[in-house]
Amino acid sequence: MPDQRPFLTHPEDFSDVSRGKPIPHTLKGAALVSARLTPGTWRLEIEALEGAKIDKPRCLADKTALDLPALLALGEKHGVKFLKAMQCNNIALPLGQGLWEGVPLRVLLGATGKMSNVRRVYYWGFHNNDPAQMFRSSLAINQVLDTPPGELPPFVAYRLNGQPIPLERGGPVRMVVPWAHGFKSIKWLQNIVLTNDYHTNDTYALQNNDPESYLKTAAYLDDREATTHRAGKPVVIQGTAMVGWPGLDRVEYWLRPESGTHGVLADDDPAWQTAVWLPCTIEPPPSDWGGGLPDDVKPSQVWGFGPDGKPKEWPMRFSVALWSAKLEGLKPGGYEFRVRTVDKNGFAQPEPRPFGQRSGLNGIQCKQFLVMG
Ligand SMILES: Nc1nc2c(c(=O)[nH]1)N[C@H]1C(S)=C(S)[C@@H](COP(=O)(O)O)O[C@H]1N2
Ligand SMILES: [Mo]
Repeated sequence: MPDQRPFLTHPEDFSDVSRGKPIPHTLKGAALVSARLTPGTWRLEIEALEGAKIDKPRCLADKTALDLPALLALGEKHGVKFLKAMQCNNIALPLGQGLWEGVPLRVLLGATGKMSNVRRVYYWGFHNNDPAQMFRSSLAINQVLDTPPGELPPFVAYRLNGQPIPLERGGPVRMVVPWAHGFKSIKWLQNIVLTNDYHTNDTYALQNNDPESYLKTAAYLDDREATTHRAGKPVVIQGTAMVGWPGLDRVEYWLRPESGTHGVLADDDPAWQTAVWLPCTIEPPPSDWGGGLPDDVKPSQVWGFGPDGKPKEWPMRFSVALWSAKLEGLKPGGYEFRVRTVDKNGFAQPEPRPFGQRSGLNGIQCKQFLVMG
């Protein structure tokens, strides 16, 4: 049996990707209060600049900035719940998977009256205007206001796994952009600016990343270290698959004798053409979601689940799928194990966006192991 793996990551166990000097989540006491990063001091400003207009901006100066009770009250009525694996486009393995709750950004903008001449939404979190601290992101206005049926819009989140979002994960309030790599999901959110400017202002774009990169479907190994096994006993290899916007049809593996190149195989190596890919097993949905979701959350309230409490598709988009492969009857010797996803459009990893890092790492991973006689 593969090891039991938790469906949700404990907020403290996420891998952290945070800029800043000091990093906002290291602030304490008075510094935290003056940064407005406590539940009582947190405020969100919503303004229009560069030719865009809104009737009722929400500003600190005239005390109209949104506070946490007002956000939570909007959540009572318009709240959404969403399972998302946070993933950085520059780090293969997803950082952690959470149940995020919040209010669609569209709803917050609705509370600022009539808007005109808006083309983009810029937003950022706490920073002190020191360039080393700055981390900004943006969305086209249509991505905020229109949502394809069955999809979720970007939302302003205040809860993770049923609890207030801890400071380490960007609390009290964080943006969550369902389809996007992590850099769109701004932590310590405090400023939203509607603009007529059509350019992205994403800090990540300045660092040579695709500023619109959305989550890719790709499989990852839990452990890439070489291991040793005894002949006669099955070898179980497991890992996760990120389910990006194109969905996940299946996960498959290719096992071959070790070729003496330490698991390195050039993209144009002819061996890829004759590779035999066999199916991996994908773990089914937890039968009762006990231990999966927080106590007071019913699956039917979560995006992607039907009224019957069952996921509409499995594995779910924007979550990770857990896969395993049980290899039996292996003769003594060295082996190379590779794994890939095939998405719902029939593209096998690393297609259809094989160029990696700048738009999301998704290279095919290899694990080597030895079977001893
Ligand atoms: N304010 C702010 N938000 C941020 C970042 C940051 O440095 N500052 N990093 C982003 C990036 S690049 C990623 S991948 C995710 C990481 O989220 P996590 O630290 O909760 O895992 O947060 C995003 N939001
Ligand atoms: Mo990132």
